[in-house]
Amino acid sequence: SRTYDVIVIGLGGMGSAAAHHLSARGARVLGLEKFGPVHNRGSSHGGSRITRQSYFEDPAYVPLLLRAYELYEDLERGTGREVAVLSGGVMLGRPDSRTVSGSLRSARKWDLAHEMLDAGEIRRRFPTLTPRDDEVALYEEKAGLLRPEQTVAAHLQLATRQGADLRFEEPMSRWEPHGDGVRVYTAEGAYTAGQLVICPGAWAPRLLTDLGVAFTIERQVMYWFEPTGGVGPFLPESHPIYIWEDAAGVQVYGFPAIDGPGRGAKVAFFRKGEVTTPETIDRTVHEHEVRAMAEQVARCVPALPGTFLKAATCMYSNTADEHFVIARHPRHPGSTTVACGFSGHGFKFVPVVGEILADLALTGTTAHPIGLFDPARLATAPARGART
Ligand code: PYC
Repeated sequence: SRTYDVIVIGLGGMGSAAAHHLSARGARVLGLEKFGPVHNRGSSHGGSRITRQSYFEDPAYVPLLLRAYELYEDLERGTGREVAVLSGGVMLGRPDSRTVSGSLRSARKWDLAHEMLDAGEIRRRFPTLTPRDDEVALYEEKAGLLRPEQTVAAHLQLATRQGADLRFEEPMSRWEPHGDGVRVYTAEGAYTAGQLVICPGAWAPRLLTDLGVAFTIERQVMYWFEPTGGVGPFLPESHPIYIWEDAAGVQVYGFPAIDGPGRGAKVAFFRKGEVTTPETIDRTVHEHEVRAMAEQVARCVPALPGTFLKAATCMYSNTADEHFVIARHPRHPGSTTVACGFSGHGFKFVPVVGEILADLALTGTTAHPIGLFDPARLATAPARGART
């Protein structure tokens, strides 16, 4: 069998970043991916993903975000690709909503630049947005979006340039401990390595059966609409990304029109999907779903649902508490590292997760604060069900 220092399973967002950071440090890397490069079957596609720093989910994410932002710039410099579009962003809802109060908590704790806008100021600054009088926003200039396909392509490009052996359309069939390391089998043969890094995305329930963590795979739909009157007011020079929580706790998120006239602007529900699996996911987007999206967004961005253009599906991999799992595998701590359960909010962390995985695989530890992502906290919890 062929021998490497590290084998990376899955070359989507997290795995491609791991392959880059490992090979940049001189490791002999094999990457195995079930699909082709930059595919649309998992969770790293759809043209845009939000990035932001005043993180409503938990202030513990902020140091990782600050590092991720530095790495977006490295990635752009190293490849000439546009990875990040920092259009600014608003976290919008009632002052006591999780979206607003959690964002403010992180901004204050880490002294992040932000402005609080009342409803009148939101309407004045961003005329496409029509908040109710009791809604406010935390505005963050550094928020914006990542282009997921460009991000994955950039990491693959750098990894290849650094000598990584990246193999596509070659799924792992199984792996086993082998001496102090691992042996991995595919239809093409067997490979051995000292270390294994598993980035399974929505395939976590199948690939990580002995991790002791339950995952719920959730079907998500992304929608593109051409606004009434065209994309002019939606261009990223003047239009922010937004996460908007209504009084019932339903969150909608959306983007500026990054692809120009006729290509629309993207909007989606944050969660609110059905439980699925990668094998059985319904990739058809139904008329009633488009109608529900258009009705919800008509209340807050009334010009957006002009003409429906297209929709696409992807998957969230949810843990019980919606925090990530990034750790040495508790059953194979000497040889195996896992990154999974990104719960619908992971993509913005892709480059820093790659750096952490390289730390863990090559040194057994990391200076990054990853205590929140220890799988031991989830050992007995059932996975969080999708809300409907
Ligand atoms: O991580 O910011 C995010 C996000 C918003 C909607 C889905 N993910």
